[in-house]
Amino acid sequence: DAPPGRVAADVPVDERFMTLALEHAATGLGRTAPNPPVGCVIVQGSEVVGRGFHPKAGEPHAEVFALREAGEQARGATAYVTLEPCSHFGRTPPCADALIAAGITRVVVAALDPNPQVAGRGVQRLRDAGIVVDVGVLEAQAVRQQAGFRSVIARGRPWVVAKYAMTLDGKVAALGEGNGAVSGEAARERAMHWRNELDAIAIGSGTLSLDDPALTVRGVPSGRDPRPVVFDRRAASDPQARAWREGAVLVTAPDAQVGTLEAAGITVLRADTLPDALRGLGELGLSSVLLEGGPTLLSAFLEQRLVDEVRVFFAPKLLGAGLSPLTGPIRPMHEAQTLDDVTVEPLGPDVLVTGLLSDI
Ligand code: AOF
Ligand code: ZN
Repeated sequence: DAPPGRVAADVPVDERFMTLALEHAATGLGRTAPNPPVGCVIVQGSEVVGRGFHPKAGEPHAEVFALREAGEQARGATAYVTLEPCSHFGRTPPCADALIAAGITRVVVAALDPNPQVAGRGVQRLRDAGIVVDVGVLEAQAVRQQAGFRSVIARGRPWVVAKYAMTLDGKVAALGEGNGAVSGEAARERAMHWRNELDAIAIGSGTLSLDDPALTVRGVPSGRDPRPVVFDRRAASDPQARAWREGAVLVTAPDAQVGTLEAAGITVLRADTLPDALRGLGELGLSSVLLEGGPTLLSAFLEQRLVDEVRVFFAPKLLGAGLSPLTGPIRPMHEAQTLDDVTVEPLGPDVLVTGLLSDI
């Protein structure tokens, strides 16, 4: 990844600065929910004089930090913002007003804010004040970066990313004893970045008892751990498992006997169905979920069309007998769920394939 401040010289000017704004916004990924990650860059002439990102709900918005850095140099400058500047009093005052007061004369916006309290009013307010506003620069990237926020607003549930690593013969684990890692170091490092960038990490009770995964972020500078979410209908999981750390969520049946786990300060979410469970996670302020296994949970999500994005590592290994990533029913090829916007990337000896199952 190019560090903030470095972009290719041949991209048109607006895209170049919006790329920077998106990079700043990315610093907030995994930290801003239920708010979106947003970045802002202020440009005077061709010089960047201010930059900012939204660090956390309740703290100032991206524009405020960028305006603070720019100071007097904001007068007559252009602001690049990855989301339409807000027009409402929420936890913080309207950014549109702050941009107007600072003397900004042009605002370039990547994507409009779907929040019904804003939804075009931010742009209108800026235009009413005589500011030139251009909307839609790198919109697709911005929308993708804000997928969690947009998903909760549009569907009342978090954006769900399914992740696994499998051998070339389609096995995610060996059977019986001796279960080492499937993928290599570079793949694991990438997966750690995803954990850092998504709000929650979900597993099923089977994975909890088989692997007792830590579900933490290792080796990412300034990384923070996602909230663990364990799907366990019967609430029968080992209360000593590593997933039950501060902030953990138990998703269980309405009539399950929770006992010890509840006493341990874990958030208990009672839901009859997976869509209800996801709505509940959204209400807890979680905008995105990384689904890390195992086959039973992943299959249930897929069957109910609740997976929005898939990220799979293929490791150049052949295992023979082993565990499949999915346990779904046998069906004809024309019923396969097919990914859109597919990317393929070599990572050390492994290959990462990603794609979307939902529109954003
Ligand atoms: C912006 N810039 O950096 C962000 C925006 O409660 P508040 O005041 O934090 O407002 C939250 C809403 O503001 C959020 O739902 C979204 O509509 C917008 N987020 N807007 O101009 C920012 N994070
Ligand atoms: Zn704002």
